[in-house]
Amino acid sequence: MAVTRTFSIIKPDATKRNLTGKINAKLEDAGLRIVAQKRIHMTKAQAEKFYEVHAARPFYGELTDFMSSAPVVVQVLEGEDAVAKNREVMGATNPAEAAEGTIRKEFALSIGENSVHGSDSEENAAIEIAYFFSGTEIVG
Ligand code: DAT
Ligand code: MG
Repeated sequence: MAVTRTFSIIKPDATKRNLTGKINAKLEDAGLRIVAQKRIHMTKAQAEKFYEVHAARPFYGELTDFMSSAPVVVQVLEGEDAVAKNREVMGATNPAEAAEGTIRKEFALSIGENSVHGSDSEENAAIEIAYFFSGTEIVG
């Protein structure tokens, strides 16, 4: 497997509880390198565009309200098979189903307030990285 990149967000429930460092430690311990990172406060419109794929889902309004409710930390992670590795360390969407030791098992509050986002494919990772970062902000 080659060294690749993925896109990650530390969500409002986690930034509000001061968990950025603990989450970053889990990412780094899993072998992922944080090659870009910034704290932003998404507008509702930005959150809607980012989660456009979920527009028809019943939780879309709640999700985009939540993601624009407080600051988030957006990140580019690099490592061997980064998309899959990050999904593994994140754990299942629903913290009740997340494996021991994963970020969501340890920190998530609910299926909605689940502490982290991670791209689900290399194709989406490239789209999501480009949505938040310019090339010069990523330093591998
Ligand atoms: P993931 O974030 O694990 O990729 P997803 O892409 O299916 O999960 O959904 C995106 C986000 O939407 C998820 O992190 C939290 C929210 N969400 C998903 N299913 C939900 C549900 N049944 N109720 C409330 N929020 C939900
Ligand atoms: Mg997803």
